[in-house]
Amino acid sequence: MSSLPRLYSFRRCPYAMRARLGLLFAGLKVELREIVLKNKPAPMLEISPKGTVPVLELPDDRVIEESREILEWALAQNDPEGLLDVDLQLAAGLLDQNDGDFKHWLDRYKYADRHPEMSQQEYRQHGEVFLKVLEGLLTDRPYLLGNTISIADIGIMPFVRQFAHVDRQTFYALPYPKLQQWLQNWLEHPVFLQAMTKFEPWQEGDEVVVFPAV
Ligand SMILES: N[C@@H](CCC(=O)N[C@@H](CS)C(=O)NCC(=O)O)C(=O)O
Repeated sequence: MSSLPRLYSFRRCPYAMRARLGLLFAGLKVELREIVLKNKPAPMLEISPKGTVPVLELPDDRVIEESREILEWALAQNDPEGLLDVDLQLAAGLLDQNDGDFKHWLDRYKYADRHPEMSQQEYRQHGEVFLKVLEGLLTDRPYLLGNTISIADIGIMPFVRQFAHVDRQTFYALPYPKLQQWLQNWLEHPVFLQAMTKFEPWQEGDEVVVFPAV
């Protein structure tokens, strides 16, 4: 393989967004292979049979197949903006809540028709428990853990975005003004916009696509 790490990614996946944000904030370049979830490429399944994105394949053949580990690996290589200069236990606790309960309720809120046990509104209200935690943190600071961006912000932002985009009108009418502003700032942030660059799905024989391109 080329000397760059290789990232299997899916543009709209919040876990993959988190990994791409981590790579960008670390200033690293990777070979990017955009995938289609319904047709995962064989080389990806060979190195990571569990079949989820993101997957990062390192030049020494190590494979990192959890988004949080990719994020941590990237920032451990290089962290010019100090995303790890926070209470890492606090950050881990927030990421656990995000990936645990919040993701659980987010999926049900998003696909309420597939989960008729509760109404969509009830699912949303369960998800809001975490939104309230985030709103509380943002009361006196612009980012979740302080005055600068941390690993918690980039690890959580893609999921709050997904929650908001289930029904933007409802989200922006909820009583979480700090969180709404935080999300809005992220949606306009140049690094987030770069993380959302569109790529054609990778096929065997394609030329190497380097991310970010510049
Ligand atoms: N715990 C994993 C979860 C990754 C995950 O579930 N990704 C979804 C896409 S957002 C996936 O690949 N699902 C497999 C599928 O839909 O076939 C991580 O943090 O990387």
